[in-house]
Amino acid sequence: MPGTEPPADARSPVPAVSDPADARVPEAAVDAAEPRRAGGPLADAVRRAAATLAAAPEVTLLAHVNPDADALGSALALGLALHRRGVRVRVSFGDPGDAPEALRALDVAGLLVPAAAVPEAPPVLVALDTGSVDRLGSLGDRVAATVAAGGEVIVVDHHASNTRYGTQHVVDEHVEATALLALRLVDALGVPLDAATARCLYAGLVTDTRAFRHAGPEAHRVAARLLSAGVDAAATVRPLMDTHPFGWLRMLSVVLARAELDPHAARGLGLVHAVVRAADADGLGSQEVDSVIDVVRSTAEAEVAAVLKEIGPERWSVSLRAVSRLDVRAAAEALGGGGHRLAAGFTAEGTAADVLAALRTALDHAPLL
Ligand SMILES: [Mn+2]
Repeated sequence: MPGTEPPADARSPVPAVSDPADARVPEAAVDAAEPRRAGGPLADAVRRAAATLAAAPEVTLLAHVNPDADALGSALALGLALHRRGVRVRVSFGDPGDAPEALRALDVAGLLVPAAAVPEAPPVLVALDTGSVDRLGSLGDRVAATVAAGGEVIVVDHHASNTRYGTQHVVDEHVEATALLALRLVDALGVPLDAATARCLYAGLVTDTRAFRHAGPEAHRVAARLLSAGVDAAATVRPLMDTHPFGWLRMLSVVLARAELDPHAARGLGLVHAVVRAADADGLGSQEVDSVIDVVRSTAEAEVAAVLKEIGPERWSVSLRAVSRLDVRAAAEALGGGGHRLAAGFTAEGTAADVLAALRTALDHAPLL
């Protein structure tokens, strides 16, 4: 039955299960206002953070565990800008040991270092796309150590759930990607935007907006600027969003063959669900498994899509997506998870049938939008 694990899809601590595909905020763009460029708290925070970074001889930038393109791209972009100013830069993340292959190409200056190479208390620490200390994994302890040593911890993030754990916060939940905030800092540092930096930012922007489906006008203006700086969109996007090992096809065929449509579920709006057993995903990365929901959710007859991913014996990470009419966050929260109205998740224990039964009940009590 559903447990009380932290939500796999919420922008909140997820130490055990990370679901980068679910960590995106499709709603953010819908509500995104024009940028508050002239003034306001965010502009002040950007100026102050840029001043701190400009004065630092050494800066350590951290992405969240299982870094996605927004986290690592933002860290590498800001890192490149600082590197070009002569700052000693290191970029890292707590887990796993190696960056995803698709992201390694972004590190053109060799800024990535293993987590073990991050000092105990770096004088200036920047955490990017990371809503809470827990999401830094094994590097989370650097935050308290840096603060205790009198250093600065600059949090750059767009998670609504950000816990403000730093000494400075460049946080705006209304921007579609942390990359947009990283660009604000690059600009404030006065570093001209080169193609390599722009590519890192584009990687974050294109993935967090699901290829601009959820991008507002300012995100599109930034994209145009990044392209003008020399980004090759097709070459940047293909390894990030359109490339899977051959085994992914076999896994999809097995999983999709078992998918079921229940037109009466989800308050009569329809539920489509699929189950990815550990054996189905043998030899594949989490990125491959996380992509299943994007296929399943395209079912015309269902408002809600659910994918159960087996993460242990009778343990499941469940991703939920709604088209527009049902608040799946409410259902996820009822099952111990969380997320956003149209993209949420939870972890649960029991048989797949148990979990689906509990999910059906929760969806029947979820509010209409
Ligand atoms: Mn992000």
